[in-house]
Amino acid sequence: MNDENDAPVAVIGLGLMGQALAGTFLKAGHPTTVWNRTTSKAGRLVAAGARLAPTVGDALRAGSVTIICLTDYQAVHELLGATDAELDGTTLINLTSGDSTQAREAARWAEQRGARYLDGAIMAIPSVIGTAEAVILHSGPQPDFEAHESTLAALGTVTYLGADHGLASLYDVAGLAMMWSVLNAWLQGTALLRTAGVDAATYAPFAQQIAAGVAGWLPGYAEQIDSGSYPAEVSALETDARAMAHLIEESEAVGVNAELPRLIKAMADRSIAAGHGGEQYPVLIEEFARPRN
Ligand code: FVH
Repeated sequence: MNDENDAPVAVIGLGLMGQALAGTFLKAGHPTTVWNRTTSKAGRLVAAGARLAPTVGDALRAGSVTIICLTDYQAVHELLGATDAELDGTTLINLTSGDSTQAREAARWAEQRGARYLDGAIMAIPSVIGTAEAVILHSGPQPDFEAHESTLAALGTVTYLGADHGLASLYDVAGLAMMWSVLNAWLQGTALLRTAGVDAATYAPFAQQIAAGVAGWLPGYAEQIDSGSYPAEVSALETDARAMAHLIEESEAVGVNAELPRLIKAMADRSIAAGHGGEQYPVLIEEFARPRN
């Protein structure tokens, strides 16, 4: 399998991310074919040496590996579903964001048409593509990942997660949960402190310190979750629930939105009512793990 810097690649979708991906392949020395619905977006890449495919089918035949990076999976199905191009002989690597069901369906669709298919998730912004900071996750058949690993490595830090095509999307949304939870907690604290004249920049280094400290608890808490045993080594959930009440009361008293702390306290209260008040915080996984509409 040709997987050196001269392996030909195709990139379908030249939005902000697709342009960064194609530009990075070009800089790494890969003969790069590009296609985009709006042809004008290929201009800069063509000037830098990319070949513009006249049709999607032509792009699909151009590379041993075809990267797809469109708005969403619906766009991927609309585009590939409309082409009668043979998919045999190419490996599709779909870096479009979506959920795990969409990833598994896309894999079935592509494999039924003879393509090899890897799903992927980009956990980075376009400006860092091509650097180690760009974390890109892949899932699908391991031999297909290994066949193209060194080509993909041009894009950033690539990680293979497993054979289940849905894994990359699952990690992606799990990462989003982490990101937004940290940001929302910081915004809640910032809104509180601003009522006393403390600006966001003053609070930010303190918040960073707290967030880093809490992040350090994760491996130990993960052990509790994996073993299903939650001894209160540091603090019991009922103690944490009293502190949650302070956060709600403080927010209400100074006129700050208390929706988020109320939501978390409601989950803690349900867990305490179910008999878990004397256990440690990670016991809340049981509330997170069940659906509630
Ligand atoms: N940009 C980012 O920072 C993020 C970081 C993390 C992951 N993403 C995901 O990457 C996918 C693409 O994002 P993007 O930023 O490149 O998005 P746009 O600049 O809006 O470009 C969208 C491209 O999709 C093409 N497209 C849309 N619908 C269709 C369709 N029905 N048929 C063919 N192509 C379609 C669009 O074409 P055009 O409008 O230029 O003609 C663009 O090439 C996305 O999943 C992010 O979540 C990026």
